[in-house]
Amino acid sequence: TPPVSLALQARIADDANRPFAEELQAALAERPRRISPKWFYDAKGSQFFDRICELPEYYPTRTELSILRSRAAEIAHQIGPDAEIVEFGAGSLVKIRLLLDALQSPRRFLPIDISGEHLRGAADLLRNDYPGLEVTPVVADYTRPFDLPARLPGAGRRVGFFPGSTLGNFAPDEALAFLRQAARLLRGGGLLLGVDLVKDPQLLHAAYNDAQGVTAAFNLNLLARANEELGTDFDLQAFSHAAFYNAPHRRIEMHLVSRREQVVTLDGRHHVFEEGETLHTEYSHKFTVDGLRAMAARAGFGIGPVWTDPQRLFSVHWLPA
Ligand code: AVJ
Repeated sequence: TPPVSLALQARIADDANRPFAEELQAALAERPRRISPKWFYDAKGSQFFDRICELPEYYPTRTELSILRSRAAEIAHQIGPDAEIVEFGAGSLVKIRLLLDALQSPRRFLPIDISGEHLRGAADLLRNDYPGLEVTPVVADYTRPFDLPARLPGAGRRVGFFPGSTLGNFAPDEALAFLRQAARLLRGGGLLLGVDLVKDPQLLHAAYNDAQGVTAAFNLNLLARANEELGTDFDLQAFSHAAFYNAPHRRIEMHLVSRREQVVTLDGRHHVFEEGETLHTEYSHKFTVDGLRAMAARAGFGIGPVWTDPQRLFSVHWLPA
C-alpha cells in the first residue's frame, strides 16, 4: 500500500473525525453491516442532497413546500407570536423561509445541523434576507442528547420544525426516542413535523432510483468521504447503489453493494466484503397519518391538525407538546 501522506495523517488524527471513524469501524465489524445516514452529510453530500430535492422523480420536497406554502397562515396560527423556532437537520434553510414569512414576529431561529460548514453558509444567507431575525446556528448531532441555548427573555413558545420526512431515517425505536426527547425540549410549545406517506411502491422506487443517478452518487459519496477523511481504501468502482421498497416494513432501504470480493482497511483493521455483500446506509420509512399520530401520542405529544396535498403524497403535522 502507498505511504500515507502527512496531510492525510493529520486528518486521520483530527479529533473531529473520530466519531465517524468509530461508527464506520463498528459498522464494518457487525452483520448485517449498517451505518447511520447522518454520515452522508458532509459539505459535498449536502450539495448532492440539494440536487436530489430538484429531481423530477423526488416528489417529497416540492410536495411539502406546496403544503407549507398553501397552509402557512393556518400553521402560523397554531405556532403563535414571538416563537423561538428550532429546526432539526436544517440543511439549506429553504423551507423555514415559508414559515418565517407567515409568522407573527418570530423571536429567534435556531437551526441544528451536523454539517457545520454547510449550516454556517446557509445561516449567513438567511440573516441577509431576514435582517430583523436573530439566527443562532447550533452545530450538533441531534440524534444524541444535546443542549439548547437558554430561551431569550420575552420569547414566546419554543417550537420544533422537523420537515423532509427525516424522521423516517430512524429505526422505529429510535424515532420514538427522538420524539420523546423533542417533546421534553419543546414542552409548552409544539412540533411541526413533515413525514412522507405510504403510497404506490413504483412511485417510491423511482424517487430513490432517479434516472440521472444523483441518488446513487449521494449514496456512494459516503465511501468517498471515508476515503478522504479516514484514509480507507474503498474502491468506488466496485460498489453499486441499491434502493428498494420493503413493503412489510413500509420503508425504502438504501444499500451499497460490493460488486466483487474485496478487502477494505480502516485504521489497520481489515474487513472482507464478499461479492454481493452490502453496507446498509439508510432507512426511509413511510407513514400513515394515523400511525404517525399514534407514535407521537406515545412520545408525549398531543394531536393537532394535519395538512396533506390533494394526492396525499406527503403530510405535515402540528403536534402540541
Ligand atoms: C430527507 C433524509 C428523509 O429519506 O427521502 C433522499 C434522504 N435519501 N434520497 C429521504 C434521501 C435518498 C431523505 N431524507
